[in-house]
Amino acid sequence: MSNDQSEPPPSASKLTRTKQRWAREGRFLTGRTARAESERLPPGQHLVCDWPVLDLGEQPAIALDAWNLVIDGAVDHPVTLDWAAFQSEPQTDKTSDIHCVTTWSRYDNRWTGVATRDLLDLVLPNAAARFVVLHSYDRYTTNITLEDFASDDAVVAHTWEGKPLTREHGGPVRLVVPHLYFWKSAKWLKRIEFTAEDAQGFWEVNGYHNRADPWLEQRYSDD
Ligand SMILES: Nc1nc2c(c(=O)[nH]1)N[C@H]1C(S)=C(S)[C@@H](COP(=O)(O)O)O[C@H]1N2
Ligand SMILES: [Mo]
Repeated sequence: MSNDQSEPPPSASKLTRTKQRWAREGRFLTGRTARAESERLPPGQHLVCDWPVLDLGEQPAIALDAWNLVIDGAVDHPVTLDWAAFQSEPQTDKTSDIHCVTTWSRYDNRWTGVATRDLLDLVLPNAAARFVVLHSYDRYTTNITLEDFASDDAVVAHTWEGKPLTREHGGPVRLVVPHLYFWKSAKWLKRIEFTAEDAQGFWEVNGYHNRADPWLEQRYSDD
């Protein structure tokens, strides 16, 4: 791992203390429970079997040796991960459904990558951190709360169904936050910035809902 700060990684005791603090604050307890199959498809959505491509029209090509992921902002331990460092983080499989605001949903996508919780353990958000801004290689941005970013099923994915994520779907690496509409899942991920204040991203500035919960049909903002 290349490290912006060239300081040693946080000690195990510090990690433990941070996790204890998060547990005390109930910081990542979303209160969500498993849904009944009858409630699996959110309102206003229809199922598709293919996988549509949606983006702003520019699909950046990033060679693996030119790729890196910056994780910084309100954290104790900012990092810049190159491809090898990213691959040496703990790898996780997560299967989840996609819900796009344009009304298609796609079930059972198997993602492989680094769980956002493992990235939190690496960088240790400080007490001021409450929001996350995702920045992409195509200059797309989107914003979510720290709690949504830390969801148990959220993953920074490099692989879909056992195959490297294609460029059109956001490879080398995209975020997947399956409990929110898919525009929150930034493709071609470049930087994860932790912030104290919320800062709206591309679609949020253009009238889309700030939170984007599909079960509440948070498609557009009210104002
Ligand atoms: N970097 C980037 N990420 C993005 C987008 C984009 O234009 N640029 N579009 C978003 C939208 S609106 C959707 S629905 C999903 C689409 O992902 P897909 O093309 O893999 O289906 O990516 C999201 N992430
Ligand atoms: Mo979308």
